[in-house]
Amino acid sequence: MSRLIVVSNRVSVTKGRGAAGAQGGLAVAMNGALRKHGGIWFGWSGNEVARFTGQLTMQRADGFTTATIDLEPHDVDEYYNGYANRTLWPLFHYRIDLAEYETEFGRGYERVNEQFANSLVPLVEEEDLVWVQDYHFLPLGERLRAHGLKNRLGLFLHIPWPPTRLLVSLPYHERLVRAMLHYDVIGFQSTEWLESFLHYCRKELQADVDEDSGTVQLDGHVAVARAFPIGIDYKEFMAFRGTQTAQRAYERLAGSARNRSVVIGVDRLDYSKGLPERIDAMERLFTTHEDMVNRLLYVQIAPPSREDVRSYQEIRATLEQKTGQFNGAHSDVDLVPIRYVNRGFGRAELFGFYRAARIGLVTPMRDGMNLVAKEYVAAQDPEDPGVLILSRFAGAAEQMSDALLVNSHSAEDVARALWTALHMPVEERRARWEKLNAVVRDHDVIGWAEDFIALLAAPPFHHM
Ligand code: ADQ
Repeated sequence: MSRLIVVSNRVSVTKGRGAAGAQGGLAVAMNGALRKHGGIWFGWSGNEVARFTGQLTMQRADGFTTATIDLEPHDVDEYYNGYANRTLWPLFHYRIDLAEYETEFGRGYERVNEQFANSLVPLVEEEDLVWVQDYHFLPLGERLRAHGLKNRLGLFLHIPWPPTRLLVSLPYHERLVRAMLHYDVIGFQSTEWLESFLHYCRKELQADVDEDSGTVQLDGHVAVARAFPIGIDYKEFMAFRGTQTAQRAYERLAGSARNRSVVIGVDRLDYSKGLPERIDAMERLFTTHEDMVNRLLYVQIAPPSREDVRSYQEIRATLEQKTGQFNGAHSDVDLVPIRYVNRGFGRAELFGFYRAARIGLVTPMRDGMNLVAKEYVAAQDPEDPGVLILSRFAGAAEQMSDALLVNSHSAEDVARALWTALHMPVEERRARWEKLNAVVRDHDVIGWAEDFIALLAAPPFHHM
């Protein structure tokens, strides 16, 4: 079996299955795959140094090695806060109004990708499989090839791929995608993002594209693009069932809701998640059905993220203002309809909160996959499950058609779904949940990693 080299912006080692803490499913999947194959997890340490040296910090983990490098402050500004989070993230979530096209960001991004390639190349052995994660490293494959690496190189994109008409607003978009085609395997979360990618390659690069196999041929390279929908670590998550922490969290939320039905949202505080729009939907519901004020409690858990970026400071201020206004208008002395909690929780606690909620409200404006939708389903009581309301614009909607799928831009549509969910008979809730749960259970993150690695390790693709 070939060794595996994983590259991602950050490296996070777990202490074995079930101990992932707040690190999430991806860390668990990467740790699992690395333990099985042996190899190296390479990334940024998260630390800054005055002068970049490329010096590697190597640490032995359980069955594999981690290797990290430090970056200069201006690299972090331009590559991470800049190009990754102020250019690519908004653009790839269809927010060209928020995307910033600064030449220095692009230069910083290319420079850091080159630094990564430089530090990584000496570590790679002949038969190693190299698996790169996410939008921070779209050109890394090409950089590694420029250093003479002949290994199989794979890329998985965790976020959406934008439609061609939006992507062309990015200066040097062609250069970026041409560089990507140096990977052998390119994975997307859903067939929608995959189709947008293939469309771009055909229309803008005049590449030879075979839609059925996902093969893209350009300038003598052959890349294969496929959809690999990511999942949660189902076993790890289900191990929280019945734990004291989960039970206590369940009781805290269910008890404090008194007789109201809990609607839960759990998201990083990000403008792609549609949080202000959820308050608009609540407003719509409360206006059209006045009795709802006494029947619903909406709990939104939203820890701040990327606080160095202005658009994130703005979304936070907007949300705080809207929540305040809403609660001011609809509260009573003993009743506040929205609880907005600005911090993270442990995964066992989340399990308990999800289980206490009659409705899981997952309405991003755009999302690569969305794992909260899957966690909400997994945590339900099979006898008396809650209802998942899911945005049709999340990658997860392709697999989870038994949720109440909504247009997250329409307050009316989301309000209607809230009403329907609240009145849904238990038989229908069970029938929908069983199908959803089968998807979440049978397509977990361990299988996702295995599928990707299997294609990456497959014999080289033939030129068409
Ligand atoms: P994210 O945008 O971070 O991930 P998501 O898929 O929902 O979105 O994953 C969030 C994870 O963080 C979940 O496991 C969730 O439980 C956890 N989390 C969120 N809020 C939390 C809180 N308050 N406390 C504790 N934990 C919290 C990106 C893409 C997604 C894609 C994933 C994985 O944007 O579309 O699904 O990567 O590929």
